[in-house]
Amino acid sequence: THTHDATEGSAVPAPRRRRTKLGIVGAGAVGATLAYASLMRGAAQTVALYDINGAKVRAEALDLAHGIQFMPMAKVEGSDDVAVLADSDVIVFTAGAKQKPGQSRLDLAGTTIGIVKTILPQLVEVAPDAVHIMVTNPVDVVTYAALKVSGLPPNQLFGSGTVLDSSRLRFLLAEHTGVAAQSIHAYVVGEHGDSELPLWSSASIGSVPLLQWRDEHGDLALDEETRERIATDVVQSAYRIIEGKGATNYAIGLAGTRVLEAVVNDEGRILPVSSLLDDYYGISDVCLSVPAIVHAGGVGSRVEVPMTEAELAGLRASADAVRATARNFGF
Ligand code: 6V0
Repeated sequence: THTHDATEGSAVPAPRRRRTKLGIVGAGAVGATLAYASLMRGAAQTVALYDINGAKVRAEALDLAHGIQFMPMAKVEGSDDVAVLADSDVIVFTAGAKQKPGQSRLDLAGTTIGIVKTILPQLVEVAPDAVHIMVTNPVDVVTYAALKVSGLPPNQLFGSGTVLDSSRLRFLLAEHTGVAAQSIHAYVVGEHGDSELPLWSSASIGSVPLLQWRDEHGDLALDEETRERIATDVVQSAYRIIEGKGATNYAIGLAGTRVLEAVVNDEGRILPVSSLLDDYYGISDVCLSVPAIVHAGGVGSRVEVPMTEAELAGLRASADAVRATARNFGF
């Protein structure tokens, strides 16, 4: 077919706009929802899904493709051949085993790292320039393992880390204060898991330091007890959702989309992603979430957020926990 302009009879080639291709490994609850969120937001013009389960990945792709009429322009592909991901600009990795009720994220590591070892070299072969975003748990150890087996530079591969946990924190703070989550700046850092911690001392609501925020009676709204309850709630919320519905998918689908949009749009957005640290407050050789600048090249500078001694100690303990697990799996 030809494109016609106003001049009768003359066919002009359609202007070529750069199309962004998003590749997704794993078309399970997380991968399919991430595809849906990215399509809805118009984050990419081609979304390619790869999964070892051919019937499932083709069905997910077809179901998504049937909705294209109602979304920004896009194309959806699904296959059990990794070649479907060829020349992706960004690849989000969600393949893995599901977290079962009561099972910790670290318990999953063995199976998952085997999958990473098999697939990563293939991804690098079909899409050598892609920026990789790891979502599969335990995401910090998976990110470290993926860096080692792929040989990719540490800016080009990182994990979604505590972006989701931070949005859970902001949700809880919003509920507690009555202020929109969008007006609250607060990061959860460290392991995406049990040893993570919120950085209370640098958090703010509007431009008011969070620790000084007062309720309608003039009392400090976030005393130590409240902060501890909220921090525990952030860690527990994933377990509660998994108990109720077997997986978490909507919020991680959106959080993952936010991260990949920062890459494809070269936004320079600060997000608490899990990346290989090199002397971040003396912490090195571990993938851990700290606020970092995310742009077209992947992850850029890690932001040295001012921390209290206790926060820094918590971050160091979290680094030790992740490192210990990584070592258990030979990394
Ligand atoms: P799921 O629904 O079981 O989907 C996993 C998919 O991976 C399935 O469709 C499998 O067929 C596929 N798969 C397995 N092995 C391979 C392989 N070798 N090659 C290709 N595909 C394969 O799991 P779900 O989607 O619920 O979760 C996926 C991962 O995301 C898990 O590790 C979760 O723990 C993790 N999450 C991480 C979050 C984060 O914030 N980092 C949040 C939620 C879930």
